[in-house]
Amino acid sequence: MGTLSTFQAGSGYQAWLGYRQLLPGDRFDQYAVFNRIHVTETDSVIQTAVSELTHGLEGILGVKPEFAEQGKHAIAIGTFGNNPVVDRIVTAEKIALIGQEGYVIITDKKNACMAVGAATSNGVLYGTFHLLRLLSTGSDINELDIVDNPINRLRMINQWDNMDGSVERGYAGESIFFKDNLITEDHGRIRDYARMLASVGLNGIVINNVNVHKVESKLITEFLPDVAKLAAIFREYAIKLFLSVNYASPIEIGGLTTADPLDSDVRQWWKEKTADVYAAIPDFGGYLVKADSENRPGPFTYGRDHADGSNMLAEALEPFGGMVIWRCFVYNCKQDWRDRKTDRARAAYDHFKPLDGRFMDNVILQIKNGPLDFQVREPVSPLLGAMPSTNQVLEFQIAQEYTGQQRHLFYLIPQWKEILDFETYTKGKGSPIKRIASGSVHGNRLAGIAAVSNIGDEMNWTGHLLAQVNLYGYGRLVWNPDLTAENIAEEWIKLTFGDNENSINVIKNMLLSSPAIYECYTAPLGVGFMVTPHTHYGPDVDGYEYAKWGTYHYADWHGIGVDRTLATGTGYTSQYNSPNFERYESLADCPDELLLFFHHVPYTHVLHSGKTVIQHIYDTHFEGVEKAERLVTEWYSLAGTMNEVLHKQVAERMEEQVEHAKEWRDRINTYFYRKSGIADKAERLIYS
Ligand code: GCV
Repeated sequence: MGTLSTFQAGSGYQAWLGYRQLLPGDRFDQYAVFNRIHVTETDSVIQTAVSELTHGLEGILGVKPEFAEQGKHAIAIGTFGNNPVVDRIVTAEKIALIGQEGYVIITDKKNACMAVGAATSNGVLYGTFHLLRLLSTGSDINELDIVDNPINRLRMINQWDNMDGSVERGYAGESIFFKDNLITEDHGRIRDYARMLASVGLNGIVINNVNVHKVESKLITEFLPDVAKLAAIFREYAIKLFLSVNYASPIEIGGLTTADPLDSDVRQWWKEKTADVYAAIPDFGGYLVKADSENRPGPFTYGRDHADGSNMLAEALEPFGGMVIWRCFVYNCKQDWRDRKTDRARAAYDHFKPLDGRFMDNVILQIKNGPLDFQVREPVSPLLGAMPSTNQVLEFQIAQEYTGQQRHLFYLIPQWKEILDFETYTKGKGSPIKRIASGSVHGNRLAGIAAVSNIGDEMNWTGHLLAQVNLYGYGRLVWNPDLTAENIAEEWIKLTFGDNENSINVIKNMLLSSPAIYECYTAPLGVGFMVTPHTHYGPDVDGYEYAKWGTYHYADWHGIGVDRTLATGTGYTSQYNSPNFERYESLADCPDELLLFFHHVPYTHVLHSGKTVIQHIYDTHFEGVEKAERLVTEWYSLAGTMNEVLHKQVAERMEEQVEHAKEWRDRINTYFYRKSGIADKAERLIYS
């Protein structure tokens, strides 16, 4: 079981897989009936399921389960047609409902047994984790009759880990994969990460940063044998390994003079390297590519476009069933926007939409959820769903780059839910983002969701213990986007802290209120950024590293906001379908929370809320701090109900959050008071 046992309980290391022991009582008696495992298959993923079930049952019941020859008093796990007990319990109708990664969990009360059955070993593993989740949250298992399939085919994690051991936008220590320009030998920790990912149904991982430096370019050559060892660990947990590759590799490590995608030597080079990768890792997932963005090389250098670039790699991967995941985070970070018509938000759509239909079938475009960069508030990217003939994958960021860097509490699931439920109207009503991501709107062969991981080598994985919920929730939501933020929070709290009702309610309220609190004291009304250049932490109203041409929010003595309308601005609004276009274009109809993203308005503009923009800024910033202070009080009310060390760890972060919230409040309020010269109606102290 990896290194799990070597870490102290109570360090946060076990995350949601702590399997707390049940006290004798109702549920104990109910569960104890099933304390045996019936298994007939030996493949490695089934064996993983067996060892997870063994470990979980032992934790919960305090006794190691035995293996049973038959089903009586046992949990039978296996694939259809290969386990007689599973086959006896699961009917043909049920089997017909199960896809490649789905499963059934059925209690056969009469015979005191249970079946976790699936079409594939991977499905068996997911079903096993589901059952363990039920047991650890104290659910009634006497009459289980569960049929479950994932909604999204690709359920990916992207590490932004560099081989020097650093993690780009990492807020929880160093990489667990790399150290000193080598692949780490600590496979135990990596295995424990794999089990966390598999336990919430994730099935793909890119282990290195999309910004690929020279050393990481060699992951497909020199370091391949070590990469293969990592792939083997993830394979046991039904997770495919992918690599980010450097577009300029043929030059940087191949000795060629060009990386032109239409050059035959370049194409041949990629074919040969890719064949080597598959010789070492037969089930390798494919390549992730960031090209022609933020100083990364790409096909533009050769006068080619993104279809040319990605198709070249797709051709190399195609014989092996691999895919190219090509990022659409492409923009010119040096552009001069003083004409107020040039607009970075337009870039992804402008670059990619005209290429629809030109990508090979094993290319998937990976599109960030918003047009800018994982801001606290931005509209949904209009590129999502806008290319009916192209595979797309939606990209989220679990790492809290702009949402408090795991020092502030920010429960991300409500934000992601809003995005997934956003109606694009791309094929009329009924085309929400969740159906674009799952591929069902356009009938894509490849589709799904990816997200930037938030873990590092800190003992509790995520730095802020409560940030674990975002990793947990990401997996759960991607498996089923219809789960609610509330249910996910509740599940995670029970698994992590136990089932004390008061604790559940307090932590749940803290989580659910956290995004609005953070939004209150940071950049107002969807205008974005206002962060310290490069680190992106802490307030700096004019400071964004790519704002060297002047403030991107255009604040002056009169007003603030970016006019992105078609009528008078950058025209970005026209990238949306009706009626979203009209809604955003109209000053009267634009939702308050996105007002400054879409419109430039005077400080005296009155919002739907009835407040002026300037008063809204003052009020929300004072309110944000007060609410952050309340979070601390709520957390302190839980002292004594949980492990002291963990409680203290979180308390320290929450207190720091309040101090930083005050800094945000003062910097923002002062800035706008000085700019506008308009006093706060409530006459509160604004440092000027
Ligand atoms: C990995 C933003 C981040 C970068 C990140 C980039 C990306 O610009 O600040 O750190 O690079 O997005 O998503 O490629």
